[in-house]
Amino acid sequence: MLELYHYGDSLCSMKARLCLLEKGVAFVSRFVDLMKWEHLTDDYKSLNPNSVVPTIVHDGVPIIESTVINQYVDEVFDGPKLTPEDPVDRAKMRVFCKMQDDILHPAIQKPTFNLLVKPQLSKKSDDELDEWLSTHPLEKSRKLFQGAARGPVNNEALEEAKTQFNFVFNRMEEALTETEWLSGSTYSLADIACAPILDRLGQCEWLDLFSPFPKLSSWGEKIREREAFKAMRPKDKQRLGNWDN
Ligand SMILES: N[C@@H](CCC(=O)N[C@@H](CS)C(=O)NCC(=O)O)C(=O)O
Repeated sequence: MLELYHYGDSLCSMKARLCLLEKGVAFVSRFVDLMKWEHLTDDYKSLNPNSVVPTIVHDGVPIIESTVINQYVDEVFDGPKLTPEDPVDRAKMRVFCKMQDDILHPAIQKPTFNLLVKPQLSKKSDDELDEWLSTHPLEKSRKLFQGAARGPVNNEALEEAKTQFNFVFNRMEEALTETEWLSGSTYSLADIACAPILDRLGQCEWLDLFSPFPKLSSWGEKIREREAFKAMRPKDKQRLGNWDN
């Protein structure tokens, strides 16, 4: 029995969902509503002490960190192998997974907050905002959301994010000039780690960042056609900003 604790519109949850779907592993979905702070409850923290999604629980054992989760799923379950045989390709795969964790994920938070969360939060009246934030257990996060709701768009942060995306996209273009997929001739955990960015860039209307990169653009087309990618995308009611789902 495998349970996936996840949120619809979370990049790391998408990564874990995509891997499970590509492998054809059945799972029980446990939705953790980040907008109702369900990831901060003691019950959830007993599974994931970092208080973030995703987490899988396999036969009662929790496994955390989306990259580690995907490696575990690939090692433990049958289905298409998502780790290349060749050690050099495996090393490339791990570098892309690391770049997704270290660069793409922090970078995407900037447009996510400024372009998706802020416009939704700004629609709340002062009373609605106060009421919602009063339920948050952490002072630091309350301030962050308050700033997102009422402060201006941080254009400097958006430019920084674009620079970081360009850095990684150049590396992806180089890799895709040499091989069909990011870490060799077969689709791997590297492609799975980077694929969800396509969904979020689309939401932010930033897909033109791919335009200078022809190989990356065709990689994006191929990813979008995959059934697992289509199935992994959050349903409309699970999109960020659907505060009442
Ligand atoms: N390194 C972690 C990062 C997980 C993470 O930051 N998840 C976000 C959603 S994409 C989250 O749960 N955020 C809630 C919060 O920070 O309060 C992983 O890859 O699993």
